[in-house]
Amino acid sequence: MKKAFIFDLDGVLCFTDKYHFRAWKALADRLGIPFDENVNDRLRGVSRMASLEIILSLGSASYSEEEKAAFAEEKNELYRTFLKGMTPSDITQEVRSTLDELRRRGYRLAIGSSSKNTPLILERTDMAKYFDAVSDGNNITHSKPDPEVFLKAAEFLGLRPEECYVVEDAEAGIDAGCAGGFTTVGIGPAAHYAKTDMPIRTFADILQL
Ligand code: B16
Ligand code: MG
Repeated sequence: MKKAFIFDLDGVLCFTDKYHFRAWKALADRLGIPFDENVNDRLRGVSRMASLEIILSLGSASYSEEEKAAFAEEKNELYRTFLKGMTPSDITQEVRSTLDELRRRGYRLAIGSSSKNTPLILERTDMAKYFDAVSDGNNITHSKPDPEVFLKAAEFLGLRPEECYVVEDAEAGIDAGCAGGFTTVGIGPAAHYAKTDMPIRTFADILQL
């Protein structure tokens, strides 16, 4: 019997991938590195520094650790200016009513996101009120596909992984959920991934699990 849902943020509850794309593209253009939507798709659920390494691997130059840290900071500053323009209307009514209904049914809800910007996104979209616990890029040392972010979320809830669903859009996130012993629910690209336990088509399908 499941007691909780742990939700990935970007690609599940909200869609900030367009902002990641614009911010990474600005950096890639400046460095003369080719960057398009296909590369952006490879960055889903992947940490900021791992994303930067993927992008730099498409160019020919090599950079020092200090330069890489400065590039990541440059991208993040631009990304955060986009996030500051988010409002509660960036969260669909379907997501809000589904979260309300899960709470009404007595489930505990948590966030399990790789993003260090999770607090800003939750604040701008007025979503913090739905969640009993938040595990994000600020409290982990290993990013997805490592299960740490979800194991921490379960720990914050005081539950075992077998008692929690993990809802994800990225293959790296499904791998993380499987590695941690969670039952995985896949939406978007993850709905077509072989390792996903329960594919769903639309967010409200969670209510039929
Ligand atoms: P930040 P999620 C992930 O969020 C994004 O999918 C991924 O594209 C991003 O690189 C990562 O967060 C880190 O984000 O730079 O804000 O710390 O899907 O795990 O909610
Ligand atoms: Mg995601």
